[in-house]
Amino acid sequence: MDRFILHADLDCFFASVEMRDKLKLKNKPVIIGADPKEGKGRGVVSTCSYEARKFGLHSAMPISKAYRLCPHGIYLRPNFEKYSQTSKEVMNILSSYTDKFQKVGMDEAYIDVSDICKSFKDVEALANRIKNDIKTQVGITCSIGASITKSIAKIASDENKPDGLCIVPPNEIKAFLAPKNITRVPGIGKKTKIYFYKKGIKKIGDLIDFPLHKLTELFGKSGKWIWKVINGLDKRKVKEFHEGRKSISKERTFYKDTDNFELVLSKVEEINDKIHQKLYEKKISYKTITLKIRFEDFQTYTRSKTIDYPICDKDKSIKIFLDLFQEFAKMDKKIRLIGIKFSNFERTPKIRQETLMKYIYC
Ligand code: TTP
Ligand code: MG
Repeated sequence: MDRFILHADLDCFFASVEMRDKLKLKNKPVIIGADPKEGKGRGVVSTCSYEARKFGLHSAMPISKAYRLCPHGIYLRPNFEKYSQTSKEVMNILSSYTDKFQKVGMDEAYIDVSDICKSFKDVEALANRIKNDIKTQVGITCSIGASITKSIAKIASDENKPDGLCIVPPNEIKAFLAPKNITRVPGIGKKTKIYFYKKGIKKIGDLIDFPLHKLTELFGKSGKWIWKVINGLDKRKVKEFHEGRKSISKERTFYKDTDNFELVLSKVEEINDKIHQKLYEKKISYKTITLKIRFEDFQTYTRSKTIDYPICDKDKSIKIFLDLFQEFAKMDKKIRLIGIKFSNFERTPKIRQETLMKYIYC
């Protein structure tokens, strides 16, 4: 069965954050990077706005050359702390739709939405919802590509930048790829391209009807890889992202805002179960449980309860969650997002001790 994979990539990321924060930068050629020192500066361009790209500027260009091409541009030094915070906000939105989320850089990520979409029509609606979430909640734009594999989704996200959306269903993959340069295939870089160019192959279309054995014979591993990409057979999974943490949380944004309590509870139980599987595996207990709720008007609340000793008990956590939820049960608004977070971790004590603690607590 086909999978549905989205690749989201922020548009001129560092420059977008600066343009978001200073109105006078909007629609101007904004360049983030080294100090140009009126053309004598060393160092390179990190990124630049799409207005600056019209003058030929791009990432990694020497800043002195950028200055020559665009002396009236607005040159700014990067503020990594701000970009890192913005990146987190974007990643939180993306990962709130599904666990099958893989961050691949500060400004790009894949999500596998096969569990929440049944068709490419659903995928389109979801991608627009995500784009809108990022625009309204974070204040910047992104471009999204969607298809049945990671590689096609990635190529597609670059297609209609900025603020683009490009969906490539399986029957359109070959036509979509044919006019593109072979370097658009992820993994085919400057060095590999030389082998292809030597044999007169520049566009993916030049390879489209080659059988696998022919491509492997001519280009070895790269040939085999291109064949897989062209035929929608890149089977790489969207890997879930983990890091050393002080808390574990999951959120779910509903496909449609809802006032159906059963649905909300079932989502909470689902994410609660998943988190507990991990906590049991890693032998971690928690003392604090936090509920997060966002309503259709984007009003967002968090409520926490900290107990006196660590537990790791999925039924108990649901009870606490429901206690915390009481306050919101009578609100006359639909729910957009629900989340649960566990923090204040300790290593799980020995079973007997844990049982004793449960006994005292219950
Ligand atoms: P990219 O996603 O490659 O570029 P971008 O987001 O600026 O532009 P696009 O709209 O084409 O996606 O990189 C993300 C950020 O990483 C970028 O804003 C700045 C930083 N970066 C560098 O500092 N140096 C580089 O050479 C590149 C490519 C990116
Ligand atoms: Mg980008």
